[in-house]
Amino acid sequence: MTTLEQLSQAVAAGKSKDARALTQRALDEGAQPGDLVDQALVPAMAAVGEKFKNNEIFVPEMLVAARAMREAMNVLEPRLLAAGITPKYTALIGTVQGDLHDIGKNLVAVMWKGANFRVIDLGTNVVPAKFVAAIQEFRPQLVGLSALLTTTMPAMGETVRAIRASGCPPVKIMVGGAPINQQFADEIGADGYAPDAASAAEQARILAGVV
Ligand code: B1M
Repeated sequence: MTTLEQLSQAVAAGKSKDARALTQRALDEGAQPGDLVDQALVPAMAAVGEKFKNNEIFVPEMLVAARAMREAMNVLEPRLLAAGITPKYTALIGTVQGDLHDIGKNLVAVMWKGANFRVIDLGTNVVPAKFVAAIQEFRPQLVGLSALLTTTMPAMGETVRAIRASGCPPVKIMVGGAPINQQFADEIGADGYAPDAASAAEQARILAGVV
């Protein structure tokens, strides 16, 4: 098995130490940083997302895989920057005002990084004005809003309206979270909805025009 294949397996299995060591070994063997992302890390997270979607693995396994991916990225990021291989697309993400749940949002953020987006995470309980200010500052192609409470769903609608009314540069808005569905996304004028982190990565690439 090649080092890249071993790395992919280590990330998918959530083996952080192995992921870090194998990333370093692949670089030492002369692998290009961009190839590590495209041929090992992105496929690993895509496989993890697919298994999660099919109920073959659950949140704990997804979180350890996410941590292993982060370990690998910590080794790679300086090399990617040095090589000038920076993500072409930027995405903002946050949990809407009044909502402190962040586990799902964090998984989506990792999957977006795995899909080679630069991700700016605004955290939880993010007021609409903070989303608007961040769009003006970072000029993302995509904004993600997460909500886990039925009581914070209205804040999601308010955030979409605030972004549309702000005159910020055009941006695609994706929404998600346990109480959200496609009908609600349509009602509040979002551009996309994803039921889980794996679909959120697919949707992000479509909305940003990567595929
Ligand atoms: Co809270 N909580 N919680 N909670 N909590 C729920 C959501 C709840 C369903 C539990 C229940 O009653 N059965 C319920 C909501 C009921 C409702 O609104 N209908 C609830 C409640 C009521 C509350 C409090 C009000 C409780 C209280 O204080 N009385 C309170 C609210 C605090 C607040 O936010 N203001 C509260 C607090 C908390 C904790 C802080 C203790 C903790 C959060 C810790 C944290 O996030 N750091 C917590 C937790 C852990 C849960 C449960 C148990 C688990 C949520 C979770 O992380 N799921 C939850 C019950 C449950 O879901 N079984 C519950 C795992 C996660 C991976 O899934 O977040 O759905 P999820 O994300 C998925 C998808 O939704 C999607 O992808 C993710 C991965 O596949 N997705 C997106 C998410 N965001 C997306 C964005 C996208 C696309 C996809 O595009 C941008």
